[in-house]
Amino acid sequence: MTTTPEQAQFDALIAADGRIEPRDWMPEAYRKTLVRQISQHAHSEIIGMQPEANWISRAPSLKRKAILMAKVQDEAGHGLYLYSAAQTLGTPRDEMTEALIAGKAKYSSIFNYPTPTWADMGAIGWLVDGAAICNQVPLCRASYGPYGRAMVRICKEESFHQRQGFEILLTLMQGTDEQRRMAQDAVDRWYWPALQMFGPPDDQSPNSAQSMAWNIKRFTNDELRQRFVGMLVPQAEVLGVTLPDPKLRWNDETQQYDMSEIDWTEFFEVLAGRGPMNAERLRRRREAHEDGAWVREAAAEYARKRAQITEQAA
Ligand code: BYC
Repeated sequence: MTTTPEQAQFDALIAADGRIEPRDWMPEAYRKTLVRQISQHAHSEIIGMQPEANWISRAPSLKRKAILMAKVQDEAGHGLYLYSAAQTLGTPRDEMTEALIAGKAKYSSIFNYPTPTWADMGAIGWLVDGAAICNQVPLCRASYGPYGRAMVRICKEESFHQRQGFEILLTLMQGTDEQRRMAQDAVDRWYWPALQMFGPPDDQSPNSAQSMAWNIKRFTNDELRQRFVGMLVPQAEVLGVTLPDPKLRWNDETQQYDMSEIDWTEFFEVLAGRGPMNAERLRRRREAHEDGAWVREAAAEYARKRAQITEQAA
């Protein structure tokens, strides 16, 4: 097959670890992969607001409430940066939203679990945002410019989120026996789903090889999962919580942690829409979309009138 000059230029840019911008020619498969990953990521941020919003009205103090509200607002902002980055690839936002509310689009498996106690806010910040940072810092160097730049801003905010979660757990661990039990219970429930956030094992990850060849992903799912576990172990010691894996042990030979097999059946069940909260998350998202119809209509009408005024003045 002969290589077109555009393809050659694209390949050279990727080989030089350069950045592809919206104005540049790109292979259709590259565009498609980016829209897939970025829109899934945007949906995850938007759906990810729900498990925490559940605690805004019940946070244990005014300060905790204010911090949690700011965090949930940050997630809305992350969703917007990411939808904007996906739009630069030619996919309208309405199309992405429709796919989400119709239940046709994926979003992170992690947001299909319930948040029954306040300690869940700590565990989400520490484990879920921790996993997010570990996965997303390398994405700041993604070859597609708008995605990489959005990730830089997002990662800065995720670091704050991770620390606030750690601090919630630390406060609970320094409290009463009941508070310590609550913190440990939340860690027990969120640990395995957080490890699943990195995606299926490398030998079952159909997209990794091509995404790495295009410098979108920089590490494999298993590499990042291992790195994350390595980060958690010393932090768990400081907190005084136990990571719920009896086989977790440093291996001098492999220079990484040995760990138990992850329950991938559970992961694929959640992806198929059969997790504990999938139906509820989508129902709530649909409801919010319908409730917001008047805002979209008002904004469109305002834009129409502004355009009319500008036209009349010209
Ligand atoms: N959940 O070939 P693979 C956040 C899908 S937001 C659901 O390895 P890839 C936060 C995958 O999409 C967290 N689906 O795929 C927000 C693919 O399906 P399709 C979200 C998953 O893309 C609020 C299939 O499985 N972060 O942090 O090479 C509050 C095969 O997988 C999952 C991002 O989106 C999963 N866990 O690698 C707090 C980061 N894992 O599309 C925190 C950006 C895999 O072929 N995304 N799948 O139908 C990525 O880095 C990559 O897309 C992934 C997967 C590592 C997630």
